[in-house]
Amino acid sequence: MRGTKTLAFLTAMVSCMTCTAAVHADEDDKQLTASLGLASSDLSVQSWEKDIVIDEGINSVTFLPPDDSKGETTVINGIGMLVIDIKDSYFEEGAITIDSITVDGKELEFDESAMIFGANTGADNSDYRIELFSCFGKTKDTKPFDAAKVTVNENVTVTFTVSKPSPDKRLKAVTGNVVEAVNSKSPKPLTDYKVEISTVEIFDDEVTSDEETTAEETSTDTETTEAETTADEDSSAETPTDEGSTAQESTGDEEVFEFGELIRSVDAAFAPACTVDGDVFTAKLKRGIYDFTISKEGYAARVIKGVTIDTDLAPDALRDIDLRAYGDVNGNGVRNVTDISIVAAYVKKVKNFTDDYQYSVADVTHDDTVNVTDISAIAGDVKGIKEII
Ligand SMILES: [Ca+2]
Ligand SMILES: [Ca+2]
Repeated sequence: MRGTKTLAFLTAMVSCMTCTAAVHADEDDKQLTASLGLASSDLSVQSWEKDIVIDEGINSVTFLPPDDSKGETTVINGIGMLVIDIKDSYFEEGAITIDSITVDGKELEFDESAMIFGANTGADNSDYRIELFSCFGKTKDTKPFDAAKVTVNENVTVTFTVSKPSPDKRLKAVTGNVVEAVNSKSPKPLTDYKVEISTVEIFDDEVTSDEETTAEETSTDTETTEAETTADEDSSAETPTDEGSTAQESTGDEEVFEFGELIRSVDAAFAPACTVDGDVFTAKLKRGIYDFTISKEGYAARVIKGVTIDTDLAPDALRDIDLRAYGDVNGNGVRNVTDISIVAAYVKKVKNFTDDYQYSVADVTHDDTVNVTDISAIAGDVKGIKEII
């Protein structure tokens, strides 16, 4: 039994070391490769090409529609997808620029700012997607070009410039934005707010420092077993009481050496940095799960829990975050009788709030309860007697 465990441990050790070495070589001398995806609007015609080598500097890649049964190129009437997925990479914002797109040799006009750099590929990988257009992605709404009207007879060539990938590809620049009066005819961007980010979990796919942890655990275990000599490993093998602790160590080892799978942990020392520019905030985050708290004086703070940060660098959960001034319970940008009646209905137990956030907005006296005092405070503000602070 013990022999089997030791062998398993050693095998794991060896494979781990091999993998670690491979990772380092990969990072030092990384060759970038990409997949190219082109599909028609109705997705009936698709071509996916893999392992296209990408270099730093200017690249030109050609998307070819597939041949039909007669060996002729299939005509694409309207583009549904045009994407470049750079394998296992991460680039800072602005590190990739699209220089030109030509369709059958003719230049296509496009709005680069409407393209999505670092889009969600829909797969659990570390690929970096340049979404020139995707009917499944955000470009469906932002429209970098009128994709439905593009006909491809021969090919699409995209020329783009690549700067070096970010050295710490695990730290990603994630963006979000805040709005107010979402339930009015004209929602408006909200500025001068604060963002606090707390870490729930970090996804780590590297095995660095884990060996050290194992060593620490081992020494702690041997100390607690109070073995007589420093040659603890051999003596523990012979002592029946120590078998238990050995088994525990093995379990620990198995967890540690699951290379290639995501290791979920909490990195208490990691303090995410966040900057606010106008209505947009940008946070530097590792892959993981985070809670975001958005606050502004006079507004009820909103907590967005459990946002997964992975391949999508502008997750939907952080888009158009709706912040409401205290008392504006229905979020239309004004405090009026409608807000009073919503709060009154809640206090009279006639109708519940739609969500927890409405409760926070209704608690204008900030005492963690919503009652008649809040109703009269909102009424006082609406009547112009006393403004809510
Ligand atoms: Ca209102
Ligand atoms: Ca209250």
